[in-house]
Amino acid sequence: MRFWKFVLRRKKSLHYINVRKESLNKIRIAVFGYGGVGKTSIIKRYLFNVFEENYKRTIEDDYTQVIKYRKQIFFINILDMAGSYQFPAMRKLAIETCHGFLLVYSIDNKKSFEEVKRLLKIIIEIKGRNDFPILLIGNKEDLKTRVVSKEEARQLVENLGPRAEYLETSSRYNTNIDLSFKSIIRLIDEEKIETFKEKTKNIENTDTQIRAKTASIKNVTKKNCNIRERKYGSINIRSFLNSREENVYRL
Ligand SMILES: Nc1nc2c(ncn2[C@@H]2O[C@H](COP(=O)(O)OP(=O)(O)OP(=O)(O)O)[C@@H](O)[C@H]2O)c(=O)[nH]1
Ligand SMILES: [Mg+2]
Repeated sequence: MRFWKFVLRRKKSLHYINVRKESLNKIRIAVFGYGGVGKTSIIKRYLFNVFEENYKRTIEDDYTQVIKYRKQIFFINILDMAGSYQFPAMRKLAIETCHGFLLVYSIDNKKSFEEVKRLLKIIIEIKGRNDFPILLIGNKEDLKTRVVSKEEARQLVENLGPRAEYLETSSRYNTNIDLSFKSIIRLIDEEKIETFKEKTKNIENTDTQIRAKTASIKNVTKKNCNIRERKYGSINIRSFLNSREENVYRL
């Protein structure tokens, strides 16, 4: 008995690991923002630790990275979206399939901050909620020509859900780049674990409900049996039927 209990417990834990591996450890991040704010530079600094002065517009690029986080392997998929040539269909697909977003603006460009607000509206509309993981990034913080204040950005984030945070970065000087990705991965992981727990809780609830129902059905059947036994308990049914048959024959 003990052995089987042990096997069952192990099977359960292995199942849990498999579920985690398949659904929890795959993370898709989309990087959105106005053209030229430094989205590609941020990604390249994070992945390859390089910085290019030349500006080359992106259509759409896709990077995959494997990292170790909380003693587990995570597969990170980073989508580098176009700032200049935006395709609504591609954007919609990215928003629907991604778990979290880096919304980048440049601190020296007011238009790029307005673009972030516009993108936020689109994301909220497509997702249908505003509590998904978002990291607002004010890039090029090394520049002295600031036009977007930290206060403005903080206010924008405060109006969003509990999974929105704000950071200022510089891909030129590698400031807060690693931290940005760590933050978004943490926000996504927290959300995933919570929804996973919620789902498991629902399954457990249904399980207990089913068990309770089965138990009540068993009780009812038992009760019926008891009643039947009580009714016919004292009578020998065979002799009862025989006597009836005899009666019929006699008639
Ligand atoms: N000073 C400074 N310049 C930066 C920084 N990050 C990027 N740049 C420069 O900004 C320009 C645009 O950078 P990209 O990374 O190509 O911008 P992008 O957002 O990917 O642009 P699109 O692909 O067109 O949407 C390049 O010339 C970079 O060298 C930064 O942190 N500081
Ligand atoms: Mg780019």
